[in-house]
Amino acid sequence: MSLPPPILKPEIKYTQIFINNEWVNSVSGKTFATINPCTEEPICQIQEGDKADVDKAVAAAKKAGELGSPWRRMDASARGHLLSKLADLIERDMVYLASLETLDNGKPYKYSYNVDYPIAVKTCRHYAGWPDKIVGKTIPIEGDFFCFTRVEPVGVVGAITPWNFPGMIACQKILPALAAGCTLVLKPAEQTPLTTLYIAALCKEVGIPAGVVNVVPGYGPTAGAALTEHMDVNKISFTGSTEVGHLIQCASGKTNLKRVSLELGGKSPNVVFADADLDEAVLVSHNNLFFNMGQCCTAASRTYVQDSIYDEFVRRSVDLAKKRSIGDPWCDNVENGPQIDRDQFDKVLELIESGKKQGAKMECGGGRHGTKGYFIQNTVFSNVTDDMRISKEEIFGPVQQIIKFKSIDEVIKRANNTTYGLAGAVFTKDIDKALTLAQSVQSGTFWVNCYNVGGPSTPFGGFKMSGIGREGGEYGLHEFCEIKTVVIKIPQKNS
Ligand code: TXE
Repeated sequence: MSLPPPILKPEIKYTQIFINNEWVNSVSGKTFATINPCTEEPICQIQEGDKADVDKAVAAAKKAGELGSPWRRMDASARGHLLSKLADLIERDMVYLASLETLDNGKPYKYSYNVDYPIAVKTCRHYAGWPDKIVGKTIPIEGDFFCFTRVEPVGVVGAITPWNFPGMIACQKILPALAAGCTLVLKPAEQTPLTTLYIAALCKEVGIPAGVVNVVPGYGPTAGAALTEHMDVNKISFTGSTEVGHLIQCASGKTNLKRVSLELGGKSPNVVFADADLDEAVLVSHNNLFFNMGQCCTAASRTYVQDSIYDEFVRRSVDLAKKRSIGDPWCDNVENGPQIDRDQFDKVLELIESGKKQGAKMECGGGRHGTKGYFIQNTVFSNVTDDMRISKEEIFGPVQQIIKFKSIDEVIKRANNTTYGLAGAVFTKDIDKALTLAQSVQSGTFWVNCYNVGGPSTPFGGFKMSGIGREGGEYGLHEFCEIKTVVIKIPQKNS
């Protein structure tokens, strides 16, 4: 893939709160630092939004979505055209956005540029095509009546995003919300606000009316919670931890029963049968655990390997993990940068310790990489059993668990013995085994002989405690819509 040189010191253009297409300071006057995870040093100060700022932003979003407003009066085709222009601007500024992401998040520039932002652009283009294709139905009912449905925007959306794919996930929420005709207040993760603020500026540049997109950076328990509790927010679209997912459901229940979609954690089973293409299975399992420093909700974090190939699979996986380069995310040959922050760094190291204490065999890694920054060594555990914390908890770090199994029935039960249900995969050459697993594993996505393959049109979300609702494609769009049934008395109905 082509890789233009990064901007090593991208100019920080926006650090304020974005409300009504204007940049403003926080009501409290407070700011917070966004930290460079490679150096542990602040990049800059950001205006810290709180309940008072969320109130202002929600009021702006509500007004922008009122009947008769430019946004509500706009033709659907024109709304689609604005979203298409947003895709063009993100593409125009991709080197800058990818550089800013690498600075704020620490992920290798080659992945910010070749993964995060191409997906963001494709998401924009996909949803840009939707507004004039959102259609209702006419429905036969008894009597002299005519019945049709309108698909209406749900209203004011509160979007809360995480730090693992900041700009990309912001687009995955902004675009379907706007395609459906909603207005939105987005709170980016406190660790990585910079690219979302820049995308807000692009929304203004393309001509999205004031108040339609608002961004309030700040902390979860303050700004985030204020959004989830707000009586004028009609829907929350959240990506983050299962723990906070619970809080959001409660906040909705205690306030206005706002609609909630949650994209939460995972502990995805990745089952490798003895008949699989071993080279491929080892490589794909490795890449889809270590990619993004393990900070992926779909990470292949429970790799079940059939007993007859187990030792060889472990040996090859350890080789790959040892070879995987860690370091300066601006270098083309580096695969892994640092974890996002001190909390995540400590969490991953603590879980590694628990693995050792509970008797798993640490094949490589296991500690900090270097002395500065939140870098962690690529770590592989073998002899892992299902009762260990490293088998049950989402580690969200570069730590691979390789678990032995014997039979298909046994591995299905074990794969499903989790509170999560985000994704799953199988590697086999036997179509019967593949289809048996595809229908038995309780997960929102299931891959056969591949992993993490999808696109802006494929639905994505979790069974069980991995979430509620779906993102992507038509299913994702309808999370931002309400259906209204309209019944009209008519003089005479004819078939
Ligand atoms: O998540 P939080 P954290 C998982 C992963 C990780 C763990 C903790 O296992 O180790 O979660 O990460 C906002 N009301 N994932 O602590 O806290 C917060 O400000 C409203 C999986 O970073 O869930 C941020 O914007 N909002 C995941 C967002 O929630 C609140 C991606 C996510 O932060 C809030 C990230 C509150 N009370 C972590 N508290 C994925 N599914 O990809 C926090 N927030």
